[in-house]
Amino acid sequence: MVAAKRSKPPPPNNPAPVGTDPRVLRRAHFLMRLSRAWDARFEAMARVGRIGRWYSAVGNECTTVGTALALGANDAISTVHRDLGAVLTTYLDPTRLAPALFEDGDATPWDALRPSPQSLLDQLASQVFGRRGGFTRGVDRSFHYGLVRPDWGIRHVGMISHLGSMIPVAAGLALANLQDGNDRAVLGFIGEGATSQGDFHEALNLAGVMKLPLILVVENNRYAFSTPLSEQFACEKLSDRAPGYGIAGETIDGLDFDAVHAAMNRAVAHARAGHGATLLECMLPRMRGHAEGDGSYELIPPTEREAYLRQDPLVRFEASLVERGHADAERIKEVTEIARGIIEDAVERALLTEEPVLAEATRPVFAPGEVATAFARQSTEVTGG
Ligand SMILES: Cc1ncc(C[n+]2csc(CCOP(=O)(O)OP(=O)(O)O)c2C)c(N)n1
Ligand SMILES: [Mg+2]
Repeated sequence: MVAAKRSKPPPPNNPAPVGTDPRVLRRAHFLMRLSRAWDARFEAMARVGRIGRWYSAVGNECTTVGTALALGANDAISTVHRDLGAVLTTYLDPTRLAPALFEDGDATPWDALRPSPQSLLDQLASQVFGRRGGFTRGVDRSFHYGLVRPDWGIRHVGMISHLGSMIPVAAGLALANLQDGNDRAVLGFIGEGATSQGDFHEALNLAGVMKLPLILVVENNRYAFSTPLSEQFACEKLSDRAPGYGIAGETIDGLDFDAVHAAMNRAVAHARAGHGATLLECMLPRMRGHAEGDGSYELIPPTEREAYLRQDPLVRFEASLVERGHADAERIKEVTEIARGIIEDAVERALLTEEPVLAEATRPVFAPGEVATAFARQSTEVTGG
């Protein structure tokens, strides 16, 4: 397989925002609170049996939002089960969703491309309830959805499996960019458990050899279901593996927004410049069990659990906002309340929507060939699911 070299000048992409830019911090704060509010609502529903299962992203917000905020229109993301923050960051224009929280000049050129944030949020809520209005129209009630709308600047390839299978998919997206000669980057997320699968090796080896514009973020929350790190790998840090593949690698504190965002900006610049892939290991606290109510959190020793619960990235981010004079207690309360209200309304509306139609919900789920072509060629082909 021979990839086209990046000979033609790359088309302009959105410049990566600067870490401590107040516009980025406002956006990050709202999106993290939105992600947390979503989890809180669905955790509550899982507890009373209104939904069958819920995989919380509590603790991952700083990493998912902090990395995704460094992307520009039409960079791609591939997600797994704790990446709601990255999905919200990619799909939504916060300045239209919560105008009271933003200032003139906060909107980016990408925001203007995106559709009504309310309609996308409604679709997302319908997806999680398995309703007809969701992206997969009821094929799935969970995270197995995607949204590829180049005309909106959104390229989200949804989850096939929780584990390593998504890594070669993300590498394939990066290869498509390379072959197309564009300067777009791909952000793929996985948990540390996925790094023990063969897919991790195959994809990162390919990324190294072909200098793919891939950023693989490992959300290391120290457990894969009930398997602790000591039984998962014997190297000190997962980023130690990067030199073996000839790619860049860093291990960072996934609770430190500035560190996450800066590392991601570096990785995106590296990818756009044709220097290849980066492995970014983000260290996270395990703040929830594998799925709500499956008993897996109780397998973690209580003192360890208590330490993780004290490391809430949102609490830390908000403290840093106050320290730097970007917010006060009142502002934090306002952002939290507005985010909660938006999620509450979206959930209530989704619960009133139509159930799936059998013929649609049982349709074949493979995307037609043109969709894959459209993905690389920036056509305006539409697909959901
Ligand atoms: C091949 C395979 N084995 C097992 C599972 C079941 N499973 C789903 S997620 C998961 C743990 C994933 O752990 P990690 O990658 O660390 O992500 P985390 O849930 O901690 O965010 C397991 C064992 C699976 N989906 N696929
Ligand atoms: Mg894990």
